[in-house]
Amino acid sequence: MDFKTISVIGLGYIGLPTATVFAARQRKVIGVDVNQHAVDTINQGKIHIVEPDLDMLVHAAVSQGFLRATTTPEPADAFLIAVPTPFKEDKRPDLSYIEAAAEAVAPVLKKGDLVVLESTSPVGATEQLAVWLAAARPDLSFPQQQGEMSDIRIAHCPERVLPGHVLRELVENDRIIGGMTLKCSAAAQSLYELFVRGRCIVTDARTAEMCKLTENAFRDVNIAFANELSMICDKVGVNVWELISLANRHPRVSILQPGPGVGGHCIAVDPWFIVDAAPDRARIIRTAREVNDAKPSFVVDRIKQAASRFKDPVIACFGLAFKANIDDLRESPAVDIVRELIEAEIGTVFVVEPHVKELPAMLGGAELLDAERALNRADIVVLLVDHQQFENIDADRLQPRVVIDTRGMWSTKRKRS
Ligand code: SAJ
Repeated sequence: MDFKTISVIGLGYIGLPTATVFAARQRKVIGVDVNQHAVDTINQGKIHIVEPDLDMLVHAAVSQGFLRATTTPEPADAFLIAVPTPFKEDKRPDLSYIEAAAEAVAPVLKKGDLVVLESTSPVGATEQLAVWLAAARPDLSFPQQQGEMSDIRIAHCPERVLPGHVLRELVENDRIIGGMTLKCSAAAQSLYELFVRGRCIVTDARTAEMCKLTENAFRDVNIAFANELSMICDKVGVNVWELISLANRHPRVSILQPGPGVGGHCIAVDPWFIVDAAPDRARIIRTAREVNDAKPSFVVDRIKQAASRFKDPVIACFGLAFKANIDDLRESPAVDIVRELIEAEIGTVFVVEPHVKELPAMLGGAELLDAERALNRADIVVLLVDHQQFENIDADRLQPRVVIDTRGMWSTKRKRS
């Protein structure tokens, strides 16, 4: 299949890099987003998110005329939907962004078009997308109606890139392609082969959906194991970082690292889609979520214990992002911990976060300081994120203070994996 024009719906952390790599292959790309600010920024050749090297690529794609952004979908040969799939209050998947994308795209669909769902989705979401599209376009046929003969081809191809390494992983990682029919899969495969150097492996849509959820649930369970170990080690007086590095010397053991909790908008969310689909059966997956979600409170308790030794404790929290070397504060356990400390009113709270210029409004009770000034004034230093900038802080500067290192960065015995 020849894809002359490709449209990407949702220009966030996944959609914008994906649109850009297609544009770099000299395809005409129409990016669509409901956020006017994002659209304007991109059309000026700039970016509204932080991802290494993306600014250069977007600038080149826009100035060479291969990438353009708009708020209203236009006709194209392929549509990639990369919108958020959060969960609702009760942790059930919220497909409203996919539904809105289907409604927006349906009017411009034509016979022969391919629609790919990239958003991480519960099992059955691709079929649901097809139902929404078919309801909006009774004049066209869809795979659930006409099988291989359908006018429109529909597939799921979940994104798998790691924030901070998106451009490399987009190209290098294997892709799982789950078409609603074999023709759907073949069309999606030829689309992704335009830029993917890894393998594009074909399966059905439900398996592709479950595969993505499984990848993130696997990581969540492994991190929960590490977090549980860290709490056990705290009780029995063992350095968990040394313990894990020693255990990992076994050829078939590979434990991830404990931390202050699991953040971000993927690993802390996606396993709930599996739990929702089979609540009685997904016991380990649910427990892992609960263990990881409970870790911030454990850290807060440790800080409160330390603070009780001071009259007017000054607490310096290093890091706010949901993980190292990024600026993304979404679902960050560090933010939860700082907020709980402020609410508990146990002392003065300073935050050191080199990746932000100001604190989010909800952390109004804390003050953003540079590392030097925070260290000068702190009684208790809490490492919440292992940003590179914190690695070389002099042990002598930490020495007289109470140090709570949730990432093991300053723990001399930690061996980085
Ligand atoms: N974390 C730990 N210990 C570890 C590893 C991570 O506490 O050993 C924490 C991080 O600090 C962070 C959270 O887990 O708070 C998630 O970080 P991450 O680096 O594990 O993952 P994400 O959310 O940035 O990206 C994940 C990736 N999934 C997998 O590695 C299986 C990525 O490939 C996916 O594309 C992405 O989710 C997604 O969009 O689904």
